[in-house]
Order: sequence, then structure tokens, then C-alpha cells
Amino acid sequence: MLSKDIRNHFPILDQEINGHPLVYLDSAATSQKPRQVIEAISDYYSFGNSNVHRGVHTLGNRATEGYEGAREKVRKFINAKSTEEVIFMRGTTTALNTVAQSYGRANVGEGDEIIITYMEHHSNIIPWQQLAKEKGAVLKYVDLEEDGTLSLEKVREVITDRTKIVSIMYVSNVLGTMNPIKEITEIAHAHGAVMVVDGAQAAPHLKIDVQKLDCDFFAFSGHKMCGPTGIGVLYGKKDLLDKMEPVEFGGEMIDFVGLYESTWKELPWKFEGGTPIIAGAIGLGAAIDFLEEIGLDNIERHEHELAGYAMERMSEIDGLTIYGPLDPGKRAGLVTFNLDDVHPHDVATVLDMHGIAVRAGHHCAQPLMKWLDVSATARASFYIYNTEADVDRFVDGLRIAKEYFADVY
Ligand code: 7TS
Repeated sequence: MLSKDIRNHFPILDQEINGHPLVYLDSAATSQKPRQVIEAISDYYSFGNSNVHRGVHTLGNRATEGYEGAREKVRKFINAKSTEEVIFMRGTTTALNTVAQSYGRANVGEGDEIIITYMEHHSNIIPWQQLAKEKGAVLKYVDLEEDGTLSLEKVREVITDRTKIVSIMYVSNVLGTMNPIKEITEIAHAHGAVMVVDGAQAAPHLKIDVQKLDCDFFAFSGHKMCGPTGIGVLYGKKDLLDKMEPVEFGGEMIDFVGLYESTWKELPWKFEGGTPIIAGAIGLGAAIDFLEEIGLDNIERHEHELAGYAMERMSEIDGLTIYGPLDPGKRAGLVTFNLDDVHPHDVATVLDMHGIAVRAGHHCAQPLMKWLDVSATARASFYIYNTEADVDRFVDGLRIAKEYFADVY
């Protein structure tokens, strides 16, 4: 387990909700922010605010150094070869849409295939549905194993020589499963397809090495990894990005503008039209510093341990169903569940009355809810600031919810 002191870096956790000390178990939706990140953003606005890449003046240079310095931190964090391969954008959703609209439109034609799985988040389904409709391409799904894991056999069955794009999440935001991205990438490449990774739930929790994975694109969001909202990253291999057209046009991304024709800046700026997300990038850089100080290996171990402890404690409650593999070694730090016939929103409401924040609903994964044959579920997701004591409070809350609704229903 990580030190309990980590919690002290997060001012928001030091409060009562509905008369109880807050237990925040919704980090898969968005993580809380440590003081270091809040201060980096506040310092930027207090002492360094200016637009970037245009300045002769000192503040402009300071802002540019902060923004481009953050890009180098991201490059190291995911082990990209060069900062040309690191593009700042709003988040995972924007990054995946950019790949679909830029690479997809140029490379997918009628009858070509795009492969995803039943466990994807809507952000990794709808951009491909839209592309398939526009191009007359075929969207194909890899089925899941009974426990919600992905088997390479089923992946092999679906990918063919007509496949142009394979786009799969690294870690599931519902099942908690970790997918074998490196192996899937090998299969995709053997068929001449590119591999896109939705890394939204992976980047906060695992050491990411895009060169080792050998994926072609990797998308993630800052706000799930202690950074601010509104900043995320699209990693892409340089040779692919070089050939791709931007999807947003305007200031910042141009080299020369004529009356009827224009040319673009080099990478990565040709994909960053308009005034960039300067404070967001600086905040993300501070978040990376913070996570690296703790160590990604330690974070991953902590979450396995907490998820394992939570599942063990939750198994004490009759009528509680956990979705996804029961082996904690096969999952990241989240547990999705239902309690008897109690609606998950009711479970979440009773927990909230006791200061415990969990998410309830379809978790932006309606095809997966259909696959699980449920309309909604509740989810507890853990991060670096959570402790076994939080899990104990959560399990106590579940008991209260169960007793409460036993009388009501
Ligand atoms: N992909 C996955 C796997 C996600 O979990 C999410 C957000 C996204 C993409 C979209 O990220 P965004 O930053 O662009 O919004 N997931 C969730 C969740 O599970 N609960 O709230 C948001």
C-alpha cells in the first residue's frame, strides 16, 4: 500500500459530505488534484500568463517554455521517440475523433474494416461508427470471454487483410480488465492495419511505453491522472502524423496563408489550431511530476491490492454481483457491481448520504451493458489517495443500503 500521507496532498479530500468524512471512489470518472497541480496552474496565471509561440517578450517566452516543457514531460512519461509525436488536445475523446477524421478519412474506404470490442467506451465507438457510415466501411466487434476478458484467439478471428484500423481500450472503465495491447498490435500489423489505443484508464495507473507497445496512436486525458480537465494527449508515430491532414484550421497551426491556399506548420503544431491549452498542459506536466515521484509501479501495485481487498470484503455481502474477472491480478483498481435488485442509482444515493462517492449508470458503455445484460451498474474506482479504511467505509455503506432497501422494496 502507498503511504497514507499521499492523501494530504489533496485538499478536496479534507472535507465532510453530508456530515461524514469524504470517501472519494469515483476516480475513473475524474481523479482529484494534488496541491502541486493546483499551485502550478495558479502560479502560471499569477506570474506567467501569456500566449505562446509568438512572443519576443519575457512572459511570452516563459509561457512557451512552460507549455513546451510540459510536452517533453509527456514524451518521457509515455516514452515517445520525439516531442513531434506528442499533440496536446482536449482529451481522449478529441484525440480519438482526430484519428478517425484525419487518418480514418484518408485511409478507410468502402468495404474496409474497423475493429473494436464490446467493452469500449462510447468515445471509442461513435467516431468509428460515423467513419464507417461515411465511407461504407464495416465496423466489427471482438466478442469477450465470459469473465469479460479479451482473448487473442477471438481477436485473430476478427482481424483480416481488409482491416485498416484496430482501436481498443487498454484498461476497461467498467470491467477493470487490462487488455493485451502489445499482442493485439502485432496481430493488427501482420494484417497491415494500424493500432489505436484508448489509454484513458491506463495512463493514470500503469507505466506506459508506446515504443514497447508499438501502437500507432495512443490517446489519454489529463484529468484522470491528477491533471486538470480540458487537456489530453494524442500520441502518434511521426511517419503517420506527417502524412495526416489537420482537422482544425486557423491560427497557430499555419506556416503560410495565401488568399486561396495555405500551408501548415511542422509537427506537432499543425494539429494544435488556435491558442493552445497552456495552463492545462502546465498542470498536466505538474501531475506527471507528482505521479513519477510516487512511481507508476507503486501506483499499479497499490491499486491491485486495493481492488483485491475490496472484492474480498464485498464478497461478504449476499446478493452482490461483481462484473469482470474475480482475479484481482487481472484488473486495475475499480470494481463494478450490482446489489440484489436495488437500482444502482439508489445504491449510489445511500452511499452519498454517508459521504461515499461512487458512480452509477451505464458508464458511457451501453453496448457493454447490453453484453452484461444489465441496464446500469454501480462502480467504485480507486486511486493513489484511497486506503483500506476507505474500502471498509464503502462496504459498511453497502450493508446499510442493502438493509435500507430490504425494507423499502
Ligand atoms: N475512454 C475510456 C476508457 C474512458 O474511461 C473515458 C472516460 C473516455 C475514453 C473519455 O475520456 P474523456 O476525458 O475524453 O471524457 N470515462 C469515464 C468514466 O468511466 N466515467 O466518467 C468518464
